Amino acid sequence: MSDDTLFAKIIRREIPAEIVHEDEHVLGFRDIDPKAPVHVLFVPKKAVATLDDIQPEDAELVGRMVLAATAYARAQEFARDGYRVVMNCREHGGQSVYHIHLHLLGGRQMTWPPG
Ligand code: D5M
Repeated sequence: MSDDTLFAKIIRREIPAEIVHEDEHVLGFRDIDPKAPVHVLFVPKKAVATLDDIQPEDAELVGRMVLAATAYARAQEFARDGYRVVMNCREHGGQSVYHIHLHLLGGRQMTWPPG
């Protein structure tokens, strides 16, 4: 499957990003339009468009995304008092890039409910 999303291009190093984590399956890089003092996106290297496209065989991959984000957060001072992870799904979820990604937000008090 061809994957021409922005995030596929970042994974292939075709466009620049400030990468903070990389392993065999997951890339983490700073959001270009941060909504908190720390705002990092964790994406699978495998192209999956939306949460609704995740298959049972992707369960380990999704776990790896969560573990990459929480390991990154726990290693840093900003997350000492907590942080938030968010995944947006399609139009009503506010998804704008159709390659699944986990937002890690921290460094300030979050509010609830989200907008
Ligand atoms: O989140 C998509 C996020 O992707 C949004 O917070 C902006 C971010 N974004 C868009 N382009 C880039 C580049 N080039 N680098 C880093 N971050 C980027 P969503 O949940 O789909 O709305």
